[in-house]
Amino acid sequence: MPIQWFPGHMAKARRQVQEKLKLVDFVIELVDARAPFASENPMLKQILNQKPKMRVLMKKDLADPKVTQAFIDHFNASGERAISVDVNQKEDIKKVVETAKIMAHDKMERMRRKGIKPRPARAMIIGIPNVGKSTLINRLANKKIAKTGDRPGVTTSQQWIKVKKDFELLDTPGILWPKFEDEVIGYRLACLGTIKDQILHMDDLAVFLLRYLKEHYPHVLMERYQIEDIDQDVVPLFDHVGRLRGAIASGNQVDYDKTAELIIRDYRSGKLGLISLERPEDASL
Ligand SMILES: Nc1nc2c(ncn2[C@@H]2O[C@H](COP(=O)(O)OP(=O)(O)O)[C@@H](O)[C@H]2O)c(=O)[nH]1
Ligand SMILES: [Mg+2]
Repeated sequence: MPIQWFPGHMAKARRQVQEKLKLVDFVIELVDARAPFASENPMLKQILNQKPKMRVLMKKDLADPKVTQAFIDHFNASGERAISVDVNQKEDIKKVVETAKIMAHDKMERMRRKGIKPRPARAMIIGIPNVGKSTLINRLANKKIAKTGDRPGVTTSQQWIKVKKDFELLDTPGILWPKFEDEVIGYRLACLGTIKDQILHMDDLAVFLLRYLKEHYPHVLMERYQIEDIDQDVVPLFDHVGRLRGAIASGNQVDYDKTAELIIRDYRSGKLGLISLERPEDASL
């Protein structure tokens, strides 16, 4: 369930993450592969304090593979370690471990150079709600230990998971809020299901999504909703979808709420296929 962030919540979450950060040598930031910028943690850069970070683009099985690759290239080109992951692929979990191992070894090498006896490097997972933190921790731990679902207020004593003797992972993730400043970012997060549906008007959201799909994935729209002429305004397209799917209110009017809901549901459930909501060119937003 997405959680609602209030200023008090935000301050507390930030404090908790800052406390945990003191315990680790590097950070694994999870973002959603479909919108890596919108799903970043706006506060993380400030509180990271030079700590190395690897970025994991989660849910790559729902994103457009070409766009995901472009993002990986984009992040790597700026000197970051970034990988993409489908949590259900063993290979991808291995990739997380391999990349984290490199980061751990960097740290241990630094200890050695300083004349300190190296200990296993420590890491924590950070991300916005619903990005896949608990699922990834469970996979890395190879058993069910992290609770799924978000409990930002609950802190238990810290436990470390030894990941194949190579590094140690904090058993509870750091949770930070997503970006809210920009309307478009809000829409993207809402499409992913990160933001509570009540916050935005569903028909505005559906129109946003239709307009985006029309621009970037016209064939997906045409196929899924039997559209012959895609060069129409989104309002008649929206109407068309409503009629096609039988979302009709009294007086033979299209039921806008129902239509909006079914378009958004189609996207979230992956029925529209592999679709990314951002591309690297959107970095300036
Ligand atoms: N398709 C897909 N779903 C994922 C992936 N990782 C996590 N999920 C799903 O995303 C939802 C939220 O995951 P959860 O681990 O509870 O997120 P958290 O709030 O960050 O701890 C769950 O329904 C997971 O099954 C992934 O790589 N691919
Ligand atoms: Mg969780």
